[in-house]
Amino acid sequence: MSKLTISCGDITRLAVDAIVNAANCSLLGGGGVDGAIHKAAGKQLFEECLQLDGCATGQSKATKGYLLPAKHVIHTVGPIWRGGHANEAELLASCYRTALDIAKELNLKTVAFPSISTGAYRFPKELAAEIAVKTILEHPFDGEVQMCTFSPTDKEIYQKKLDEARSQNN
Ligand code: AR6
Repeated sequence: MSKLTISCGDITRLAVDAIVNAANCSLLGGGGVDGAIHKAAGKQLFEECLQLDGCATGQSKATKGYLLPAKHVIHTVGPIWRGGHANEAELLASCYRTALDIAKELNLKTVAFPSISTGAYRFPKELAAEIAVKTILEHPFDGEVQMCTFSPTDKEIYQKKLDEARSQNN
């Protein structure tokens, strides 16, 4: 239960084995954290993404990190929030699960996630945090996972969900 920590800051600055990107199905970049990652990684990231043929919602694909301090980028496509009756919760859990499946396959030890789907895709933050924490803690990946939030308020939300999960398991 100690593998997950919550931090706050710019995920593109983290020197971890992989950062996760909150991408869209094209995998060809966009705004938010996706834009920041492509900008920091450089043109070669876009060129590798062009070869990937997109990605379905809830699935993940890995590339190199290029100019980033992170060695790899695991691109995952979160669900757009449509009110909660379009399988959004399961699809969001699948993002965390499939990204960690890849991290395990690649034998990585340190992975950082942004708060997938909670920006442009409008997923409610409390529910997103609950799903992220639960899915990460349940996953057999045995390295260190960091939730890299982008605001102190988001950090508090994720920390509260992590504390609740830990107290339920004690
Ligand atoms: N480091 C960490 N977190 C960040 C950073 C950063 N540098 N920048 C933003 N965030 P979003 P989504 C946070 O919109 O909701 C893109 O256009 C942000 O505050 O980036 O999954 C893609 O191409 C928020 O909490 O991703 C897709 O089209 C979180 O990252 C679409 O947006 C996610 O916000 C995906 O939407």
